[in-house]
Amino acid sequence: MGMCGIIFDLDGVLCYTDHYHYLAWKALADRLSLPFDEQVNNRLRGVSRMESLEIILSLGSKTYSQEEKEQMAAEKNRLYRSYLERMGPEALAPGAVDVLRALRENGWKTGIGSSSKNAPLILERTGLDGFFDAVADGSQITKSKPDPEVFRLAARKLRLSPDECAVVEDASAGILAANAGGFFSIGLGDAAQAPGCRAVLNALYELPDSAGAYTAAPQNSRDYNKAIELDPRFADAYYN
Ligand code: B16
Ligand code: MG
Repeated sequence: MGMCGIIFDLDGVLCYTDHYHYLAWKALADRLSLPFDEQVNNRLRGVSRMESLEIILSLGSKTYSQEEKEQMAAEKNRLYRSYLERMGPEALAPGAVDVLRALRENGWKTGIGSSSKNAPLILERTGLDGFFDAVADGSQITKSKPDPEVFRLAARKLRLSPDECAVVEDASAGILAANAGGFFSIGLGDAAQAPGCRAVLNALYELPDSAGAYTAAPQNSRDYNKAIELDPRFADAYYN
């Protein structure tokens, strides 16, 4: 079978919760007198909660016990969830609902592959929860991106193999995970710079028009790789 599934990352692709992550981590970092800013926050994209905490604690020189770290992560998550509770569909990426509707009408199966343990709450608050054939999230996996576990789980739930699915990601760790799992990786924003990113989108709403080109994408072909070298925006340059 050709490509017929699209697995979406959640934060940074379908919706924007990164500012809430920022505010919640910032409150913790301020309490610990750590120099946390938007640039450090960018390094947390797609990274799990505990790994994010390690990155933030590495801004200082103090060491903490596992128990203290778990308390800090819980404190951040409580504040983060209080923002999520007040969030609504305005947090969605422009056109997110139309994109999902259009893909599904064209026969694509849709899934979520998110590192977030809060994915169910985010889907509920944004009104996206009816748009997916499968949801795989941070509470169902043991290894986070760049390990492909979450995307493999999403594909399994879709009853598709990785080479039948594309993955849309905004984080380098997510593109690496998609490639490692044998998926066709599509990068949004900075993720387009990740090594091996197979196709680039400037904005999510471009996806339904580009999706047809991905189905024709030869997997692992040399011609195809050459096209990427020539122009990373291969989908337009190579197939039209
Ligand atoms: P939580 P994604 C990721 O979601 C976020 O990008 C990342 O910043 C966050 O640390 C991670 O989820 C874990 O989130 O604390 O809610 O479990 O981009 O993979 O959808
Ligand atoms: Mg993301």
